[in-house]
Amino acid sequence: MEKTLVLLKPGCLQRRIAGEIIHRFERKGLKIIALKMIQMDRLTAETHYAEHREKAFYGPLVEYITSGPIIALLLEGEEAISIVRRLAGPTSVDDACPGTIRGDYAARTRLNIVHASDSPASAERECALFFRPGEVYVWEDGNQIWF
Ligand code: FUP
Repeated sequence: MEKTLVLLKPGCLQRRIAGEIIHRFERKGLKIIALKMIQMDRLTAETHYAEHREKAFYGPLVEYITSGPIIALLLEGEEAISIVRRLAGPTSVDDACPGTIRGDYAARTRLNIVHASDSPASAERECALFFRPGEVYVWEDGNQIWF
């Protein structure tokens, strides 16, 4: 089973679409194993987006992600990392097709509404950045396969 981090960026709460976005992950069959509302401080944002430090969009990206509360969640499932990336859609809104979260909800790449871990290594690093072990719930599904 894989675990992956999703962040519902500040626009989700501002636009009252957090529930709709979480619903998309749940209806796919992904299991929520941790969830909280936080406001990212600058240090956490800079750590999270360290790979983009030299990019032109880095400043505005950090500004946006720290501008208001976000919802962080850990999702678990087989192939969860790639499934969540496909549900989110490509980074650029020019490439994100309708049916994906970014394709349906984002008009600007800088405000592309969700973050999702892009590899097992980044999932592990990002899960640890946002959640302590005691905040993660390992709960059992019933015996039947529902998804
Ligand atoms: P992703 O993994 O899909 O979130 O994409 P990246 O790590 O490449 O980018 C992180 C964030 O930087 C994006 F969610 C939005 C922002 N970004 C821009 O604002 N402009 C760009 O050209 C690329 C990324």
